[in-house]
Amino acid sequence: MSARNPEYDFAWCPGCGDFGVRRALEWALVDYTTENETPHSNNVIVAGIGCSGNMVHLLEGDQPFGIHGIHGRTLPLAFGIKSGRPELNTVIVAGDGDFLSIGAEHIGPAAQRNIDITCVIMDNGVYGLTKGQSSPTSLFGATTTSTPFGKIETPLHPLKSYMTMGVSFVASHYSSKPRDLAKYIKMAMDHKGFSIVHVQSPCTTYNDTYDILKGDRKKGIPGSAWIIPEDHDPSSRQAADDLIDRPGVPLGLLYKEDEPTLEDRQEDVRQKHPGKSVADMLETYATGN
Ligand SMILES: Cc1ncc(C[n+]2csc(CCOP(=O)(O)OP(=O)(O)O)c2C)c(N)n1
Ligand code: SF4
Ligand SMILES: [Mg+2]
Repeated sequence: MSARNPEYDFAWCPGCGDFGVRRALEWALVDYTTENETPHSNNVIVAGIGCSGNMVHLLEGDQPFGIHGIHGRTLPLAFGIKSGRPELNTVIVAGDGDFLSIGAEHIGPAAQRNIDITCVIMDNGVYGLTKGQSSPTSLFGATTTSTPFGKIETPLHPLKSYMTMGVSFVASHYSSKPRDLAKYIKMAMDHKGFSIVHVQSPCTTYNDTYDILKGDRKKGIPGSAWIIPEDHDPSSRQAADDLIDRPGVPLGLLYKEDEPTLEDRQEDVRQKHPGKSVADMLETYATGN
């Protein structure tokens, strides 16, 4: 439910981190369209299935196009959209379950092709929509509805995985600072290539990590989120890896590499191997008599 879409029968729980991500995405879309002087309809939101994916129905303000597809397949859908309409600003919104569990196999190929799309991933360490099962990022030992005696798998480290797979833009943030988050989402939209903004977005119902992220002095909790130092060089893979190895949640741009996008590579092949004209093709069928 939203002011623009009051009939959509879904509402995030009070305090859900996805509210902050929504606000940040709305700001980033406005900045992007204003700066590029493009209509809002030049933006396409491709949503996964999950509380996070419901974002596509809940955005306020001028509306982008949106598609709410099937669980785990945001990347193939976005790839299709971008291949057919390369001029569209194509943005995925998905959860840790959708993107990193069932959808994980698509990340590597998208990175190797350097498809020019942006992914905003809302990581709450749980499957929220289906009532609190463990996800790839749930902590070892976490008690969830699917792991009543504690999770026995080692958690995935999304940022390390993105770097290993060759994603050309990797930022990390959390939902509690939407103004800052909007800046990185906009940067990711501007990046020519495959970009991921990985957002810690707490689930107040099944995995409330606000205290852990932000800290609570009264409870003696230090807070695990830390701002990436200003002198960090995001063009250095080694520097990004070093930051990712530090404990806690980095806030900011970790890595950005400018390399040819899939479209550039395809154009290069077209230039080197121009297709035959219709007349040439017909000529090959001529019998010569
Ligand atoms: C193919 C398929 N498998 C499983 C489901 C059930 N399902 C719907 S949402 C979801 C997980 C959602 O978790 P996440 O992507 O982290 O989103 P969140 O709700 O936490 O934002 C699952 C397993 C489905 N809809 N389709
Ligand atoms: S279940 Fe969790 S992720 Fe889903 S809306 Fe509620 S707080 Fe948000
Ligand atoms: Mg989730």
